[in-house]
Amino acid sequence: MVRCFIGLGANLAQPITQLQQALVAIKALPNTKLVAASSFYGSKPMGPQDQPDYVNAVVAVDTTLTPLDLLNRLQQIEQQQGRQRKADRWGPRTLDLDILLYGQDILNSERLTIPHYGLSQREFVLYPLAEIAPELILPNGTVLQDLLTQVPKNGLCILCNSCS
Ligand code: A4P
Ligand code: MG
Repeated sequence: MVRCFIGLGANLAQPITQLQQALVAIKALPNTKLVAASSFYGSKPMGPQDQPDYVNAVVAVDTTLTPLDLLNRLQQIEQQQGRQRKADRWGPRTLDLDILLYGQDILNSERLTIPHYGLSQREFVLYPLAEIAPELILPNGTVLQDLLTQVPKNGLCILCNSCS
């Protein structure tokens, strides 16, 4: 079993519901066990600003799926939830599932870059990740807690009843 972390993001078509459905689908993946799920966070859009705020979360799974199998399965879930890939980068989406970490593996292939290329810069990845894996050390030796001191929250907040 390999401990993997998956980033979830949505900003269209009831994002909270999208993330809840994605959690159910991830739980149902073969040869995979959901270990932990972060809170849901509201976040300001990275990239074009003329799009709704995002809801983001991070989950930990233990899996025997290969990285490519896991990617294929996650892309299936995205498709099932109405994801349409558009040309515009960083544009709005019903559901985005990114493999953040696959154990301590470092991968650079045509279809996969692991750790995810944005991991170290994105507040909406780092803070949910730290919620479920506060002691995490990245494959390059970087201590997660050190990154948190360098990346401001930029309005990131845990969603609660009063803000949803
Ligand atoms: N790919 C390579 N590495 C990975 C990986 N580790 N995990 C490839 C998943 N996929 C990976 O992805 C394009 C291709 O990346 C895949 O086919 C896969 O082979 P995609 O999901 O089709 O495209 P994308 O997500 O639109 O592109 P990109 O550049 O990955 O977007 P990002 O970086 O995911 O950014 N603002 C907030 N607040 N919260 C967000 O979640 N998300 C984005 C999207 C923009 N702004 C955001 C958020
Ligand atoms: Mg993606």
